[in-house]
Amino acid sequence: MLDTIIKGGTVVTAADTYKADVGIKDGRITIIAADLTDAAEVIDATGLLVMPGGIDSHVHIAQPSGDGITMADDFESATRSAAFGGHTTLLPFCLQTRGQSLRDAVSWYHGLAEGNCYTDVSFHLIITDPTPQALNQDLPALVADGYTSVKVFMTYEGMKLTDKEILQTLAAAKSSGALAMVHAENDDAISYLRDVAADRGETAPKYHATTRPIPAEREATHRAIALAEIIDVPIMIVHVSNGDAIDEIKAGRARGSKVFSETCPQYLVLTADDLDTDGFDGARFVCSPPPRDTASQVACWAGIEQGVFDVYSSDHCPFRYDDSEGKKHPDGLKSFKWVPNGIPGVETSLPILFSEGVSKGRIDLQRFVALSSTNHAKMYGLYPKKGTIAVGSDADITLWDPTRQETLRQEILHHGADYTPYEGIEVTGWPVRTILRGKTLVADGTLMQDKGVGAYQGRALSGQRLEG
Ligand code: DUC
Ligand code: ZN
Ligand code: ZN
Repeated sequence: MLDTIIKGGTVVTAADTYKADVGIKDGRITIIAADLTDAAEVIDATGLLVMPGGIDSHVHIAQPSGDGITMADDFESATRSAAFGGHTTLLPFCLQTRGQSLRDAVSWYHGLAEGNCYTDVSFHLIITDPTPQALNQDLPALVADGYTSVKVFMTYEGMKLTDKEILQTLAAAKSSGALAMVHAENDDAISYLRDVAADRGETAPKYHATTRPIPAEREATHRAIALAEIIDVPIMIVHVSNGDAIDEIKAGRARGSKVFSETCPQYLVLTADDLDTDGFDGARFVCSPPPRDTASQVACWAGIEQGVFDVYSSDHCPFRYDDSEGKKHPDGLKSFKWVPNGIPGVETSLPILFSEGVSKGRIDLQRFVALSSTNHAKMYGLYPKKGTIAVGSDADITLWDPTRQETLRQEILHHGADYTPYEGIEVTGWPVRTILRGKTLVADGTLMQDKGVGAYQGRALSGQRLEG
């Protein structure tokens, strides 16, 4: 006898759409067939899409963010919010602070996550201190232990690496098999433009966008790809915001480089105009790279439609707005330079992609599943345990009502932030039930499990076999 049957729905994978029942036993999918009977629990999925649970491979949770600044989400609230948004797995970052060992960084995040998660989680590393110990000893050992991806920053005081350090890190990634992720913005250009802005007394949030212009991202994207070519290693360019950066990715691929790329909802539905408000309100939209212009939105949509982007993530990086430990940090009120950098989005990202993408006819269901689940699992070594609906896979399943209409509003969300940058956006298509390893996490807007149901997932090396 099965534990659960999901009955009467339409199964959607990155490859196919078909009517079938899904049978679950001991947390795994054990049978997919036309008409299943005999289970302890039968979930009626009539009229619903039965999709792989969302995987968000770019979220920041409880990350140290500077003196007197606190991220709005811990593992409990972030994974709860993610589950309401149709996700079953998150990949947050373990930030190595300077002077800290990679192992200590990993242990610290495990301590925060343990027993507190609703979704499954796995960790990327962020290297800010590429010592020989970190690169030659800790990284290979951690990759062998299932931490198979590593992010580097080309910007931010205290986090950015020099080009030589990036080369050293890419070489270590190559020899250990880790997938390198790159935050590509030219820090000297940003620093220069900030000095100019300071001289002019330009302190409002809108200057966050003007001092991080598209050429700064384009140049750094080009350089990151060139550095990866020198080492001959694949890289993932994260949070790509505009057409110039996309052109660099396409050019790299045309040269034969293994360049992968990610975009995020803020580059599809927000613009720099959102930062340009009276007073301080624009701080709600301060993130990096900043939202751009409508031409950049069009370019990012083309990248989604044409397969340039491999994955779509939220870059959930939440700070409360009306809070002296958040956007209204005393220094942030003085200048955009000190406004905590990041926006919440893990609960709203999938409805935005479904509605703006599938419901508006820009992408089909297969591409939606590839971008929101399957490709993350393949890219980051979780496939086929995660990221698909197949016999033997974890029963991580989200039921979507493709016709349900909602308006994104702070009051319906479950994150720790006190606002959503997507307030007022109307969506068609909504995740109505989220199932993790056979257990219903959320059904019809109600949380059904206690925290701790989500587990840590070690990962294999990146598969880099993508669909859609
Ligand atoms: N980079 C990220 O990846 N997330 C938030 C802020 C940033 O700069
Ligand atoms: Zn980044
Ligand atoms: Zn990020």
